[in-house]
Amino acid sequence: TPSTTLATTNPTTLAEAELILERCNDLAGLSRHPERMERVHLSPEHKAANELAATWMAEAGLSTWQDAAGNQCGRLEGSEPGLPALLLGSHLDTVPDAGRYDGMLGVLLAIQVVSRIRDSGIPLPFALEVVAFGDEEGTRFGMALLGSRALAGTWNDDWWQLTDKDGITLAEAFQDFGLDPARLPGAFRRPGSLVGYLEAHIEQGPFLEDAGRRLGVVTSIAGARRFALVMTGHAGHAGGTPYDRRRDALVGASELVIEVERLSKQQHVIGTVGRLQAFPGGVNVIPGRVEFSLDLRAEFDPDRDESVALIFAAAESIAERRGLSFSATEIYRADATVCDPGLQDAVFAGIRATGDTDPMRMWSRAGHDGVAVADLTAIAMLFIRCRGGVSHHPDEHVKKVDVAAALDAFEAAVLAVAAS
Ligand code: HGY
Ligand code: MN
Ligand code: MN
Ligand code: MN
Repeated sequence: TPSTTLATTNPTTLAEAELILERCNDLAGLSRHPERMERVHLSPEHKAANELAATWMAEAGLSTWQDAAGNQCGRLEGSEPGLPALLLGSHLDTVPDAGRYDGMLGVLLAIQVVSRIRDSGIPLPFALEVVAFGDEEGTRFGMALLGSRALAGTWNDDWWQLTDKDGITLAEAFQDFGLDPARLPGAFRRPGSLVGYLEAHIEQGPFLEDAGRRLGVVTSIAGARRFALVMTGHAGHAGGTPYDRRRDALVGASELVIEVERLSKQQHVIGTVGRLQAFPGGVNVIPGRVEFSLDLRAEFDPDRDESVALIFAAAESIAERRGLSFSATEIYRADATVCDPGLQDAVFAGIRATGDTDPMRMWSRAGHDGVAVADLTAIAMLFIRCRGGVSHHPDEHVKKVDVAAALDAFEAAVLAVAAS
């Protein structure tokens, strides 16, 4: 049974939490840029992170391999060899200028839970596997969940032609990484080979902290849709063109960005324009074209989809009024995913084991690999408070005692699955 003393006072658990935080720092050193954290899919940094994670997995008693999609994997047999596995994990890739816990903390908590269970000698009725997914964010190729969608077997061969900002295709990136695209199906897991998937992750929002809780049970994961938007007008001279003759694409796009915020608040959805570029980009040239992104998510897909329609209607109205044209291309879609009630109960029991008698349940505004893995097996998530809810930012921060509590809760959740 997991240690009953509160993680916050148990010196062993606190030492394990310290080790996990140190390892997060080690991984943070594997970045494309020395001064800001960025580790993208199939990059040299990704390879180094996989190798480091493999070392830690082996120390925890896991047999390790890198799958055909570039995910770093490990397995500890259960009470007898060859049993279906309970999969634990998260991702090692990051957004640009990232924090050091989004994804990484979940991978390291999973490894430490396996290490504890290996040391305890408790024979489980399933194997334990850990997966460190290579591309949850979609930073390099614009399509997220490439690692977990491969594991789930929901791969789309159109993705091989996706290109990064240097024009390298996903297929070429696979080859550069030492992977053979033709062998990708080797990463597809058979239905029945898993009994479920549990992911521990920072909340990436302020709600646990506002409620004074360390940990939370995730009920569902938001479904997100992402678009590449283009507003087209007519470039012109910034001095000589009177306002009544202008077709300024940037003013039109800016009006739409404000409208995205207004409509999102009104419709209780979450819309964000994260990237925008004006062309031709001269300081003395009226922008003739603006390319920008839209990320729209909600707890329930119908609310999200209704808001997409409202935003596009607003875009057409702005374009018409300003003599512009508007286009949208959907580049990513993942639908809202409900966490398995049975696995949620195991996470709930795990959190109770840390002394929180009434664990908080909440939906995840952030997307996660579980959205893809849910196509293959039951999923659930354990949320960990992060300071100020800050994430996707270098100021991302977790407390050691919260990591300690999460470790105890995660172990207790795994044991609760075994006992169920
Ligand atoms: O975008 C998200 O919600 C996740 O962090 N990839
Ligand atoms: Mn993220
Ligand atoms: Mn994440
Ligand atoms: Mn001139």
